[in-house]
Amino acid sequence: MMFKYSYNSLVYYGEDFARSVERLGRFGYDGIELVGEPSGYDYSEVRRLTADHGLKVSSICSIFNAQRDLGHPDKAVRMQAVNYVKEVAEMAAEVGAPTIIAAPVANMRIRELGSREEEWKWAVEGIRTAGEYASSLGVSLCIEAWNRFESYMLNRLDQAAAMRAEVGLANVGIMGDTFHMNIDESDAAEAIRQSGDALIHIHLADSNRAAPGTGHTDFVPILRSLKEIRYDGYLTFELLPAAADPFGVMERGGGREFFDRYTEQSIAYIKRIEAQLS
Ligand code: LER
Ligand code: MN
Repeated sequence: MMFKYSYNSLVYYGEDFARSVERLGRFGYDGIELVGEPSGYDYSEVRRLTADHGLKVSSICSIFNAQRDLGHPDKAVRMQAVNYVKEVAEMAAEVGAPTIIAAPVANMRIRELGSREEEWKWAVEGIRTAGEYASSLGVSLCIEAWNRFESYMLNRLDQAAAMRAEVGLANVGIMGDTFHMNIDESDAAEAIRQSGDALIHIHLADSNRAAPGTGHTDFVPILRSLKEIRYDGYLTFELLPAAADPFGVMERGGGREFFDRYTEQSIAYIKRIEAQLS
């Protein structure tokens, strides 16, 4: 079994969609991960251009900001967040993406606003409501754990698995991101092994969030554990410039290496490791 590869177009900041898919086709990718901003896409164009370049939409990376917070004490904010995830699920169904990503609280919310227990319960309820809707569209939802500097609620895969168990839906799984795992897992490969079938998506980045091979993460045991659990989802590179405000860097014209250079380098580096695994 061979892994399928995709690249999160989040880092192709400001780029025309046609250029992004052309690049991914050229470097041998199987898919593209889209940014969860439904208004930013013309779905028929997405279907046409991905097909033209032999690509699938692997997944959709939802964006959770202060207005889209599933665990927020304010009911109106929670409802907005649930409606947002439902809209992303509709987008997935439109473009043929099997999976959408969800996180329980807004990105960079590093502490509770009210009671931790209540916020957890609301996040579970929100993911269940959105997950049921996604299921009716034939779409899976995976819960992503972020490192401690980006979220207080889920920092490791075992915590994401506990939340998934409470949600209790067959189409809801969990996902890892090796950038976050490098910070908060004691053993990334073991965390993957422990996740087993529940792991339905993964983001790959090196320790510096740049292309694999540019930092100090050892991808050999990570790929070996994915093989051991017979992981059949996409390996999606999610790379970002080295700043807490990566898009600010890109607005100032930085991060050009994340376009051609890292797109080419990432898949080549990980495929070399894959080929060495027996
Ligand atoms: C999203 O997949 C992620 O990993 C977070 O760091 C938010 O960008
Ligand atoms: Mn990620």
